[in-house]
Amino acid sequence: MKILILGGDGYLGWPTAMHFSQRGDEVAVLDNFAKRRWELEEGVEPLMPTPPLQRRAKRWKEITGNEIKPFIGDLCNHRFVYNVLREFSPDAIVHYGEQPSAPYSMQNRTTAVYSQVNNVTGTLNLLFAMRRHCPDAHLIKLGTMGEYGTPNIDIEEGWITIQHNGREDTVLFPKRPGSFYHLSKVHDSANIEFTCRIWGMRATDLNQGVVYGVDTSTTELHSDLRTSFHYDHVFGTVLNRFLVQAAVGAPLTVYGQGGQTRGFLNIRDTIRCVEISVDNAAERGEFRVFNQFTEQFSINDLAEMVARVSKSQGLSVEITHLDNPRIEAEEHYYNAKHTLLTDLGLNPTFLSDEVLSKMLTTVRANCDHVDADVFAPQISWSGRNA
Ligand code: USQ
Repeated sequence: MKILILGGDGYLGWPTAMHFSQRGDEVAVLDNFAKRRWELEEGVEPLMPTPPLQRRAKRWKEITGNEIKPFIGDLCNHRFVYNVLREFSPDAIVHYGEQPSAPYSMQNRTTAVYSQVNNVTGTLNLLFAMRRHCPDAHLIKLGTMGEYGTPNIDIEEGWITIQHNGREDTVLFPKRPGSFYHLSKVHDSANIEFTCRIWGMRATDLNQGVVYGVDTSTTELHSDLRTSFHYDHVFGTVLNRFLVQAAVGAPLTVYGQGGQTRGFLNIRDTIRCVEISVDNAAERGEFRVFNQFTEQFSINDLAEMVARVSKSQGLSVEITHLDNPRIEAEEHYYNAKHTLLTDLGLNPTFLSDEVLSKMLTTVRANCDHVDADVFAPQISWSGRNA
């Protein structure tokens, strides 16, 4: 298949591109390096150096003989997007190409507006370009479990059937997201569903949980192929942060009471879920939603697991409860369905002590240049400095 990966320079995009390339698909990646610019703005960098995309693609070709073609440009430039789709004519497009951080979006008016304009405009440009140049292609869009928020009822996979005043309909599951970033994904979902209904596009919206993990089978092949793993308060996801904090002997930063419960998955399962979606395309006119996570944990659960595994490696780890910089429920009901991907063949990598211990070992081997100043949260949801 011809597969185009949007956001192919990023934490998830790059290993996804290598995976499809390795299995023999024709792969192109598109990126405008915005993430590298946001890193400079925020004064943060990934745990391990990530060489320029072009160098990584070159190294990949040397090692495997396979080509990953880079397209450098911005999804918000519609002419560029039209040109790429006309030239490459993909069968499937995997869309990671968005501003992915909730804290980044909550910093101020500029970053909130930027996050929504960037994400919503890029996706709209893509939809129009697909209609023009590859209307039969399958869009696999990275959404987020955070679109649903933490409702006091079970979360369905995208759609819910409701009886109301004696009548019944199936509608998109109600959304109550927790940041301007998460809201941008809600807007995307509404736009994509609309184009499936009106133009007959085919799309899979992957409502992904919080991803953790340092490497995949392809990133391990060479140090130049490693992915962009963040541990800072802006771009680092919670478990990745805890691993680096544990590795350097810093206290684990639980926000508030720590009863916040979320769906989690290993980065290797992200790639497998995307692969399953690509290989089982949605029908024309279908807006399909998968809840993409494998297990749910509270933040306290994770902190305790990391502390236990760290202890077994001879590290002493303290868990600290910080004033929560976010406005979110700290104790709540959470039961989100997630069977559709397993029904299609996902065999999850669960977060065992062994998996955690292996990740911790890798992080410890690479923690010489950790900047402990970026552990503490500095962005507050209330608009005041955290
Ligand atoms: N948290 C802590 N301590 C930390 C960092 C986070 O207690 O040091 C808590 C947060 O308060 C929150 C939870 O951990 O309750 C998750 O935070 P996170 O930063 O790991 O994840 P989040 O902001 O929700 O966003 C991440 C990705 C985003 C993706 C989302 C999936 O950055 O791109 O969409 O996970 S989900 O959370 O399911 O919406």
